[in-house]
Amino acid sequence: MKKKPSLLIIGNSNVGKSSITRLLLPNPIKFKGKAGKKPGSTSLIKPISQPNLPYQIVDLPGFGYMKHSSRRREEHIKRQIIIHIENHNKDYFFGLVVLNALRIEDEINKYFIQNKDTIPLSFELINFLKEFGIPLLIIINKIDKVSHIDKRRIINLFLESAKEYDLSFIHLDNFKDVKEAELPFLEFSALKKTNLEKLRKIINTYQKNIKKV
Ligand SMILES: Nc1nc2c(ncn2[C@@H]2O[C@H](COP(=O)(O)OP(=O)(O)O)[C@@H](O)[C@H]2O)c(=O)[nH]1
Ligand SMILES: [Mg+2]
Repeated sequence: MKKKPSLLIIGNSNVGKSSITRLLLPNPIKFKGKAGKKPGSTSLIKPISQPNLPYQIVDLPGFGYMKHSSRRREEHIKRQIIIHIENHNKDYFFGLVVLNALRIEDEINKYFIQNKDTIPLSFELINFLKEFGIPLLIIINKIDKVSHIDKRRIINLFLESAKEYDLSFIHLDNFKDVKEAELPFLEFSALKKTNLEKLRKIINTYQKNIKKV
């Protein structure tokens, strides 16, 4: 049997990767999530596949630091992710980089505004994935938790800071062509299902394109 193409869902712990996965599955009841599994163990990379889903989903941790793990462990996980993408980037027809809207300002303040020698790990991750030519969508999740005015401020800060790292983003609504230099982003809420139809649509578009190649 031919292996299904893979959808990458990548982001730090707790950003909403499992919640988004559940929204995409034809049979979410069967999916228990990966809660409790230790990142860095051999079960780190385990594709989720269902009969009525034309692709499989691979959920990976981001480059970020987690509350309860040591720096050494973090570095180990980061290395594993790098090796996985280096070896398997061809399997992926599309990647969702999931960010937590509530964490963006902190990360940019700490690693960009206050310290010009560091790089916010989200930008580092996006640039890393971009190098391999995996088409990407940046999902700014948990948007239900921020007010309209905060949302605008957070997204503006994100877009402006990204320029310093040679990244430019465009709202998915204005995104027309894969060959554009900009990467599309979408504000999202897995809880409220905000923009879920837009997400489904773009995944389907990429998944169909791969078939023609
Ligand atoms: N308010 C809100 N909570 C969310 C959203 N997405 C996920 N969560 C919650 O955030 C927590 C972590 O979500 P999960 O999907 O397990 O994140 P993961 O660690 O990236 O897989 C859970 O309690 C979810 O219910 C969202 O869009 N809005
Ligand atoms: Mg999870």
